[in-house]
Amino acid sequence: MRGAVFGIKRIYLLPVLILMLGLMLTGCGSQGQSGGFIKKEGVSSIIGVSQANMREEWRVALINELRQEIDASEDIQIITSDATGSAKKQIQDIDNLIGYGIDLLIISPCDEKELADKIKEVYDSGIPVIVMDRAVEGFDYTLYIGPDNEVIGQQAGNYVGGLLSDGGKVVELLGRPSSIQGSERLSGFRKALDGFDNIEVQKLYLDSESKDAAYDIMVSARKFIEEADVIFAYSDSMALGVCDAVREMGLEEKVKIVDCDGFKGADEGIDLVKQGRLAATVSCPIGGKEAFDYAVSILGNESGVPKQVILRSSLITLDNLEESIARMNQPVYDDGRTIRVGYSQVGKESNWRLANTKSIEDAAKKFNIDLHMEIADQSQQKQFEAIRQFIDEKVDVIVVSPVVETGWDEVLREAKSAGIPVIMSDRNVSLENSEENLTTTYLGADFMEEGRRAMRWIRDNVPAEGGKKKILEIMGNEGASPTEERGRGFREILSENPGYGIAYSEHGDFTFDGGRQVIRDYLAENEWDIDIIFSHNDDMALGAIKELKEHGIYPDTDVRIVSVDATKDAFEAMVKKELSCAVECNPVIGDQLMKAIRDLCGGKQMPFRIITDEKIYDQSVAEELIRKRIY
Ligand code: GYE
Repeated sequence: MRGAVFGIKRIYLLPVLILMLGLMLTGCGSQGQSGGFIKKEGVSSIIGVSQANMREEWRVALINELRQEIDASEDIQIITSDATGSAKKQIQDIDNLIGYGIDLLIISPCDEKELADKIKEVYDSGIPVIVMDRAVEGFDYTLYIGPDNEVIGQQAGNYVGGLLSDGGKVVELLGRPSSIQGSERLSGFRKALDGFDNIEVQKLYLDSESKDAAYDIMVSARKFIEEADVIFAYSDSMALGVCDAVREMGLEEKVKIVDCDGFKGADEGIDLVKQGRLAATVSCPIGGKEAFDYAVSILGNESGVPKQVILRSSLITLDNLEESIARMNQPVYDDGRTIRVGYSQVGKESNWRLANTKSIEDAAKKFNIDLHMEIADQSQQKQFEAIRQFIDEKVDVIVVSPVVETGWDEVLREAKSAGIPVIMSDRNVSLENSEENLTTTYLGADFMEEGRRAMRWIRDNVPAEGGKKKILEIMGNEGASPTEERGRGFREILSENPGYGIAYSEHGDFTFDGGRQVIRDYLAENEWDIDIIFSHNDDMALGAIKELKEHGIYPDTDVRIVSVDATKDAFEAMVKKELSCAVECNPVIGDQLMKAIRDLCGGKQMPFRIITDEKIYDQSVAEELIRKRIY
């Protein structure tokens, strides 16, 4: 037929070609490369997934985990892109994905630094962004899901330290430069080894964090390898290069190899342990299922989506290999039964605490949880008694908001031997030996970041002119994780700003009266010469404001006051131009906590930490936002 191609009139050729192309794209893996993308019928949301490369097994595994979840869902479509290891291409991929009208972006950046601005741009444009595996600097994303690489390094270091209890030589491989992931793992590894004596560490620098570079350095540094007892490589690909070289050099019997990643797949960490070529690997879940679950919550505008989910990593050796693999493949199933929970709450010391208790009680009703809450009036002894009571009552799960960080090992061991998992809520504990896994997960805030935010606001809003600015710090109760970490985060930024200095610091125990007393104590010894007050919570700040005014010292004019929590009362004080700024610490974590409890009882491997999403507010937004404050 003239003017026809394959018997099709020319006039119809273009639409037919586009249709064919679209059909091809929806079917295959990396879509949208060539500009055509067709939204399937009945799909409500499109998730764009930008992967750094599809060369590494675990990155392919992540896409497959996501696909599995999405294929099972009716109304979500996925479109993926492969940046082939190039940050430049990944930025282009993101623009393409946005061009296809995605509703949410999941990205595993191939370079944390180079992609940070692009991720912020997408997030600021209102498209939710889930960052996987490699955390970018700052908090300009919706959710981060990934491992704690410092902890992964520590787990490997503790194992090597145990291996070389009589001392020995460790060869450590590191990229020049190391990725953020690599340097965090090395810092954790070294910190752990510092705890052991007579261990000598020899560093070997690689041109790239790859299998081949690792192999080459082994061969060229044979002398060091022959003297080494252990070789540490912080990724599966580097470790495979080491294993191959050591085998060729006939040194397999002499030297032990330890790595991090522990990915599934042939010649990846777990397989190399199985083959007996690795003495140990530190494995970490991929996070695809978590990413999908949270993507659905975000697209559904559900409340309680955290800011960070730090996945649990675990050390795998031949001894616990089968058990570890069984745990990884354990199906998660919630049978809907009533779950009995014992909750040891700190007390009633602040408005934050009252809002926190209410959110937990309300959520328990929603999630079919039979909640037995014991209020401890800020007494650790009372919390010990409550936990032992819960053990006697044989509850399913114990939740503790610990009044202080230390001293919990004994009572937590009792709960563990009673077979009752323990969740830390709101505040965390520091234990003698983290390898004992006495707690299942921590759900709460990043208190360090809250302290940093407070000092950054002071740096940016109270210029250090006319001499050093004097800060009075009102601390929470001694030994509590929010007190210790807010103080540390604040001092981290303070140390970079010599125009400011802490002139006085005292505990106010997170109470209104405690805040008043700190001001009274200061004025008893000193003339008022303070420029800034940093209060670890609103209640103490409001107590301080009352006391100051009774001494004719006017908040905001005579002294700027910054607090943490951002309760409604704090907003009222900002509207009244008395409080200058409030860093948010979100007490409404009931839903997230109850969801975590049901996941745990359903057999899910719980992450190390679930960090809540928080912001910072000052007088410039208080009036506008006060009506929206729910606590
Ligand atoms: O900031 C304070 C409460 O543990 C995060 O405790 C909580 C703190 C909160 O007394 O108001």
